[in-house]
Amino acid sequence: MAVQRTFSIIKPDATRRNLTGKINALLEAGGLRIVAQKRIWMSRQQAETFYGVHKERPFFKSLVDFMTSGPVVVQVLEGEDAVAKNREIMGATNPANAAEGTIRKTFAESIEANSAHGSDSPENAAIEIAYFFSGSEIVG
Ligand code: IDP
Ligand code: MG
Repeated sequence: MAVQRTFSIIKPDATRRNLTGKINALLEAGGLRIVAQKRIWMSRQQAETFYGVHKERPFFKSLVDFMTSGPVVVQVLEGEDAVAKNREIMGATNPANAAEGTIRKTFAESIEANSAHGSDSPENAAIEIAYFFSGSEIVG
């Protein structure tokens, strides 16, 4: 498997509790390099577009409310098999089902406020990276 890039978000529940460094340490310990990173406050429209695939789900409005409730840290992560590797480091969506030592098991407050986002495929990673970063902001 070649070197790949994926898109990551440290979510508002985690920035509120000052966990950016602790989450970054888990990403780096897992072998991923943070090749771009910025702290932003997502607009409602940005969050709705980003999570557009979930717009028919019952939790969509609550998810958008949550993702716009405070600052987030958007990131590009690089490494061998980065998409799958980041999903492994994050753990399952519901922290109750996440493996020991994962970001979500360690830090998540709930299935919604679950501390981190990670792209689910290389194709979506490319779309999500381009949505938040220009090429010159990514330094590998
Ligand atoms: P993922 O983040 O593990 O890829 P998705 O199914 O893509 O999970 O869901 C996107 C985000 O929506 C989750 O990370 C979580 O914040 C929220 N979410 C997912 N399922 C639920 C739910 O059943 N209730 C509330 N929020 C949910
Ligand atoms: Mg997802």
